[in-house]
Amino acid sequence: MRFPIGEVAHARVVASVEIPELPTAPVHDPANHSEVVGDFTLTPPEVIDAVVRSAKDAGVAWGALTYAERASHLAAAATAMEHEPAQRVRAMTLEQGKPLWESQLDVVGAARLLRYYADFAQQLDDEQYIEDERGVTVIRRRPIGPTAIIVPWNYPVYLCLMGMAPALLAGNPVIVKPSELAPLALTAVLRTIAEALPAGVVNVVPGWGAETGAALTSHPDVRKIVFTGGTATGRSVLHAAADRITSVSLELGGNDPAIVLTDAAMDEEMMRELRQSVFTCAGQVCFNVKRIYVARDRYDEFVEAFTKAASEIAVGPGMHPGTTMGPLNNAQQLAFVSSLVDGLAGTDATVTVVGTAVDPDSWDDGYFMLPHIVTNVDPYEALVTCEQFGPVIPIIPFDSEDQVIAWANDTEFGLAASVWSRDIDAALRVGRRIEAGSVFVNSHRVGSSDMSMPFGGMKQSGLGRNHGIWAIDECSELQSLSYRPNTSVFPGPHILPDPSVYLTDDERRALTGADDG
Ligand code: TXE
Repeated sequence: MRFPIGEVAHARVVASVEIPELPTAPVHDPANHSEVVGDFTLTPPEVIDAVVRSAKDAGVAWGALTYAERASHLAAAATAMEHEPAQRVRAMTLEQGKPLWESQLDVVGAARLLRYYADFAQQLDDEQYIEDERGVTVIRRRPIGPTAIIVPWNYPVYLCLMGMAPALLAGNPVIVKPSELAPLALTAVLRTIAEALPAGVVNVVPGWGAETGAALTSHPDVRKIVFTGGTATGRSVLHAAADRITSVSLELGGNDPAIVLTDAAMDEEMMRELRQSVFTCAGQVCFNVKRIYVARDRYDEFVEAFTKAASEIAVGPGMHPGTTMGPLNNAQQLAFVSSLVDGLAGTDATVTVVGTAVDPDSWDDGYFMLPHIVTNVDPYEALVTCEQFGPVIPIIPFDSEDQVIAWANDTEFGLAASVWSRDIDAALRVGRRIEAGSVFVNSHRVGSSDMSMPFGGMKQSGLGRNHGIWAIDECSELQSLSYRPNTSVFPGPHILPDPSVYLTDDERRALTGADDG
């Protein structure tokens, strides 16, 4: 299905420099991979260079504004973004695969995020002061400089704005590299934002990650990289940043455990919530639940109730009104998740395939997969220990809190986790012992981490924190500017301080062996 409006179907460079005619590559519909739904420009290194330099120039005036002044620009951009989002929501579903309601969550949630940061400026002081008998020190956040925002394909608009909105409020110009797998809706949204802000402050350079992304991360004028994506790519971004000591924030993958304690509600509401936690975006969210551990005495009951809830899922094209879960986004992801299921053959694991196919005749053309529930699986099977990023969920019984906490923490990931219980003491006791940046009790879904809460991963799930003031600090440099009314506030001669100011005579003699005589 092609777009009726050409603008949304093209991800072109957005910048205030003159752009030559550039080659393009197609974007395919994951529900029908022979269908081209748009295209994106392949931005070459020389254009990236020109865009970054122009962003740097635009950043001088942008960075000199107060928080309140920048906030009023962001508020105007949020208003522009909220206007008629339907085309972008459609674009998102056609390129990403997820159902329309989920694309709406992505696009509309991102506008709320921009509005949140526009309002957040009221909580920020442009300067703080420390005063003592020696004088005054002014503490100020300075912009860090041109900021590269590298975006994945699962929640492109929200994840971009999560890094970009605080970067802008902090006074930085941004250069966004959308994913080649979902660049259309994001570029359309960013064009709207760019037009609402001073020229050159928001820029977009579409292209392949390994080329365009790498040209951006190694550019000498890029002072900050905000990367969201896989751990392997995050590692190469860190390597690129090391050459120039560029500041990096990483939001990488996760293998989030859900721990269901013996007194969990296990009612329909909880099952609906957990179903959402597992199968949102066909399992392709960094902090989806990726493994479920259940107290052994409630295991059978849980498996039955969860299987029933998952059976209600209808898998099909995101544009179909009956679809509740779309296809996977790309062939590689489908092949990887399928290989994990194939790897269970010959083990004791039981794989139960549930849900229904919407329009099954079209399945051969898309990256569709029904929900898979895996029981009786070894706790160290690959499906359990890696980030599957798909609609296949292992459910494992546990016998004690110590055992389940050990399993939950025995991973290089540490993004989020959840505990399901009606006993708040037990839930908090377990939650406090889990090595994850966010722990939720009785929820674990997109939206569980509010914009006012710090969000980010421990261990190989990332570096730095998003949301609230923490994200502002990630893209600011703290500067202290000390004013002394006169030099006499420092004790002793200026060049060679009198040692007696710092040491007693005995101490000095002990250190130097000097004899006062
Ligand atoms: O993402 P990549 P991939 C996880 C998930 C998935 C795995 C790989 O497990 O299976 O990552 O996904 C750009 N320099 N997540 O390979 O490669 C690329 O163009 C600079 C978790 O599709 O990490 C895209 O814009 N940039 C995740 C972005 O990096 C480079 C969401 C992310 O792509 C680059 C998605 C390079 N050398 C996948 N190479 C989450 N945290 O939500 C690629 N890119």
